[in-house]
Amino acid sequence: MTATAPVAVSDLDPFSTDFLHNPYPAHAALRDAGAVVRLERYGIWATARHAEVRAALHDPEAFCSSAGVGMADFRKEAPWRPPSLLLEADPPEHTRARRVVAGVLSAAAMRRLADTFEAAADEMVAGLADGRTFDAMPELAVRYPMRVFSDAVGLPSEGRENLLHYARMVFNTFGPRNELFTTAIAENASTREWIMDHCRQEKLAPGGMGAEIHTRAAAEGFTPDEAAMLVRSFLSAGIDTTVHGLGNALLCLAQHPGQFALLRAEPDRARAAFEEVLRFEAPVQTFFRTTTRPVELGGTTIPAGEKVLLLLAAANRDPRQWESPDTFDISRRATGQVGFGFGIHACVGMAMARLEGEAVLTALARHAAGIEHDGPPRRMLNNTLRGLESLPLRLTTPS
Ligand code: OVV
Repeated sequence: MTATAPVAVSDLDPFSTDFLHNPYPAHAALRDAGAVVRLERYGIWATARHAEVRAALHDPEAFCSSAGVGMADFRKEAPWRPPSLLLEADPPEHTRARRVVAGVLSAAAMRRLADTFEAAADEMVAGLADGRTFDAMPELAVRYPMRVFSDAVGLPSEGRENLLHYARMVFNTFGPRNELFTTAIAENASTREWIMDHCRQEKLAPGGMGAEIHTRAAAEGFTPDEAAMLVRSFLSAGIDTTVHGLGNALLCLAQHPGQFALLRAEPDRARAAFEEVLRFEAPVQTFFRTTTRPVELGGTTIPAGEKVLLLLAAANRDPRQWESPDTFDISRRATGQVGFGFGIHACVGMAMARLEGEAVLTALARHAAGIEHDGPPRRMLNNTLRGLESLPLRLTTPS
């Protein structure tokens, strides 16, 4: 048997400025072009459909992570930083690393954090709900995770801004070597030093999650340097993702006042509302896999050693999967959204992300009567993350 259907091709660039500004029309074009599409510009494969994104994530043997989950193929070019033991690894190595990190981020650990996370959200939102204009990116979406996440990990107060610079760099480097990529890695020597230094046990407060990584990693037989690399995963993936999850939530609610009214009437909807935000405006838009053998996906046989772009955010709006996918509706069941990925590499910190989202949305429902724009939002462009640089808002107060 030979493949019969001709391969769908596209000249779209998913990392161009236009695409990153508004990816959704291009997502639709890619979904409609075929289940699997050849992106000629980069000589890679892509899928924008829910079933195929899920199928690829469900088969980590054929679609591996150890060759990198960005466009770069680690088998052909040296990675810009030592590969993550978690993200850029396959079983069995991945399984061991995952066990350590998952232990630290368990449901029990989240229950211990919940009161603190909720109190911080309540205090921060209450302080903003006085009718004045504020920039919700620096003053809430950035400030909240910078406080609760960094405190939970056990980082010192000084230098925390390095987390933001580092994450922005890491997520840009999953893309092609465009200007976002090269600018990101050009300037940041001192940021990288701060991050690597703060992965060491001596720098992490006793009782915090960073220290616990070291304890659990040692018990699993990892060296102190390997344990530090697992802390690096925390510091890479734990901040900007939630910053833009929260920022996108605020944007969605400001743009859909009826949906905020629903949330306000029933604050118990906060968790479902945050999940719908992740479906509708996924902070992490894409990840790549690399084929280890010829593998069939959506009727196309992809040869071995090929890069495959999984457009998570496009899968989240696939009309083959969702009813009215372009409608932001907090009453829908958004479970099955792939903003956290799926399968063995699904976001290991998703319980903490959801805790942060639920805490902030609950506090908004409690303290604000309405969320209004007070000036145009300004986009932050990144090869992987979708989010805002600035979001001028006003929270109206209950009369
Ligand atoms: C999910 C993610 C994003 C960025 C970095 C890492 C993980 C890591 O493991 O370093």
